Amino acid sequence: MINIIGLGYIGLPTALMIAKYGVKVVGTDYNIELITTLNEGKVTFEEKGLKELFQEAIANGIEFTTEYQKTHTYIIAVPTPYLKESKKLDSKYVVSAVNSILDICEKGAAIIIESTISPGTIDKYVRLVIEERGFVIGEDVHLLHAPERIIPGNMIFELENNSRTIGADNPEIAEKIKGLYSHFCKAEIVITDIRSAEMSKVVENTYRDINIAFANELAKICRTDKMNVYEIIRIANKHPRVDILQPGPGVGGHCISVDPWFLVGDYPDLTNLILTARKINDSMPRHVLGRIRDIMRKHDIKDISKVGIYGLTYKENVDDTRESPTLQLLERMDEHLAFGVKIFDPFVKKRIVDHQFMNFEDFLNEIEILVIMVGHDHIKYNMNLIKGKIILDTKNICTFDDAYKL
Ligand code: SAJ
Repeated sequence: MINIIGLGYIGLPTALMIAKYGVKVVGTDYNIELITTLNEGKVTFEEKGLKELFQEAIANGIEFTTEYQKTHTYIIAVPTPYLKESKKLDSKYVVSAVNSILDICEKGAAIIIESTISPGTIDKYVRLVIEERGFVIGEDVHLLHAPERIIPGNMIFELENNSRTIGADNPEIAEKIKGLYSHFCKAEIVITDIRSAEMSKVVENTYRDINIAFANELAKICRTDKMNVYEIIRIANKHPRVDILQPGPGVGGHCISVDPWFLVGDYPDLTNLILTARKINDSMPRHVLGRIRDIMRKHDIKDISKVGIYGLTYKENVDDTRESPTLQLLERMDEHLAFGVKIFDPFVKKRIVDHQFMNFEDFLNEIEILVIMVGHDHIKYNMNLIKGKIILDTKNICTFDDAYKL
């Protein structure tokens, strides 16, 4: 039996996927509400294919509980928040999960950490906790790091089709755990040491952050001289060795906007490029604010309550609002502009900001300027409804000739 600890954005789909392939799985989370919801047969967040996968896993006997289970294999997928001040990772949830596992696990159990951690976390914190408890790593328990790589919006497909990394001290144990992941992962599974597994995960997200920062810097350059950044990137990407990502209103989510800080925090003298990329991406909500001001001036609109922001999530077709560019924009707006801007997001069903509308048409009726911050399919399919508005399209999804761009 596999006990999965933490049933959030990564733990839940992983637990369901392993159960789908016939392995006995128990999912554990300290959040009673979440466990109750799952036990009532409901999934806890929106993700393509998740409901169907949930039904398959239920049919195969997956269980959800707040209790840790006595077994030989644990997967930890708990949150790893980062401390905004120090830019360092807070490993308290990982450490606490390891401690709870030690209270109950069978001798020789494998503890696999999937949560993203900053390079060195296992050496600095996790090993220490285990040794302090009198356990011998490699005999009493085995430690592994198998960082997840799935992208919200396409998680289920990527769980089965992305290559994975397994970092371990002991190649034999790594092979065993590779066998577990091979139940559902059809792509290559690379075995390495724990430190390389930690580092490669953070490097992947940092690479993407830098690539997006380059696109965002190009957007700013092109804006000053009225060039079309999308056309330029489209053409440049025809080159066989060029692959520039898309500019946007900022980089949000709990991964790309966070992980590069681990490197900056640990190697402050060696991370000029990484830090600059972070700063460029963090500057984008302010750039959008500047564009809103330009457009208001041009159309002689002085009342901010005539501006409507479409999208509160950190990207399209997900319901996750963590570090979202819109929330960053609103934070910056408070400094400069009066309250009153209107907000709508079809994926956010709870009211989390002022002046948030629950109905798209009511929202549109109140505004003159529409700022598209997220390219949900919902708005792509409702272009007819936004015709006639003054549009600032930060995601380049709107086809009207008169839409303003980034
Ligand atoms: N974004 C752009 N331009 C782009 C692509 C993305 O501005 O061309 C923005 C998005 O709008 C969003 C942010 O970047 O605000 C991050 O979105 P994303 O889709 O790039 O990535 P995440 O954060 O959803 O997922 C990433 C993925 N990492 C990589 O692609 C290297 C995913 O594979 C990881 O599993 C995930 O981080 C994670 O959990 O670490």
